[in-house]
Amino acid sequence: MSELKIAVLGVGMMGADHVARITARISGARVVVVNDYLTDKAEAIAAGIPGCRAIADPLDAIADPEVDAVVLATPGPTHEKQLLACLEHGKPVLCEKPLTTDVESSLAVVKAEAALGKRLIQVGFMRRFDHEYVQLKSLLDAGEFGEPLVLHCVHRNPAVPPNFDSSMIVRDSLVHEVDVTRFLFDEEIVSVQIIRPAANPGAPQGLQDPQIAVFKTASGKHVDVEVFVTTGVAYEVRTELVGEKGSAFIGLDVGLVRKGAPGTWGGQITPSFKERFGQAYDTEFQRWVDAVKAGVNVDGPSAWDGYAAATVCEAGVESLNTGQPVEVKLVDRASITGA
Ligand code: ISE
Repeated sequence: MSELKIAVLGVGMMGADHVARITARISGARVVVVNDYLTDKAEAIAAGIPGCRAIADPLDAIADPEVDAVVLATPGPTHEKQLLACLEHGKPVLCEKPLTTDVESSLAVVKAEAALGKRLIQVGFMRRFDHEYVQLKSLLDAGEFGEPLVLHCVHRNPAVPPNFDSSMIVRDSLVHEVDVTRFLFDEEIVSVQIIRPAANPGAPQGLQDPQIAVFKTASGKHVDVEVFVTTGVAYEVRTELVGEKGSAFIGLDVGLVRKGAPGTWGGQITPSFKERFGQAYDTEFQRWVDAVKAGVNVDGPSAWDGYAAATVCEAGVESLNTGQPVEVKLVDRASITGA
């Protein structure tokens, strides 16, 4: 295969960014089909890319014979149907999180893929490809910190869209720390509690922001996360790992530090996740394209990772309402995937 021919479904903020990424920065792949429920938007994007067509129906886009692989950046509620169509057509798919929006449909997708006996789904938990997270993970795996004990995380957004409600802070934002915890510690989260501090007076009426999440992992490790999505400042994601033999910090935004106007010094913080995790998205896509072209199993986050994250988030939303720790109940993995 000379070039992987990709259909990108959903060309909102993230999908459009992925189209630009594949077109300008990813080698060995090009976008041949775009789809969006806003057909004008899809057509405008297709018109700017040589050899690219807009297809109005997402399932037709997946089935199109020219399409080798699919990127899903469509709204979460549409994912189950689209993922099942990708499996049916045997097409590798890189699916932006969430895998699906509820536990039952996520599990159905995991089972459908397992029945094929072949990995076709990768979930877009991009932080696993960020240089700093990768470095932290390799130090951890090399035993540099001894036994890891605690993870402190901060996840701040300057603002969120008007439709963002308190449960989306769990499902859409905190979900990244759910995946980071499972990635770094290689174990499942067994309970989650969401604490509701006094809400930001500047947040939209009724939005519980910030939230403090506490996870407990299977071996008893502690993780706490401050998620605060209406800071009005910039995009900040920090993680501190504390272990038996020391600790490490990532996400300090230490780029260029400038000394300027009388008595001041400082740098810049990225405005959003597109810039903060730009390198991670690029690496994620290049690795996925290379694996699909080589016909080897993709090694990024799997459908199981998507299902596990959905299950933790469901427990998180329950805890958001009750304030109590909620147990996370995963099905037995070996019974489905043989893993
Ligand atoms: C958004 O959907 C993301 O995935 C970002 O990474 C996250 O920081 C943000 O809070 C979400 O809304």
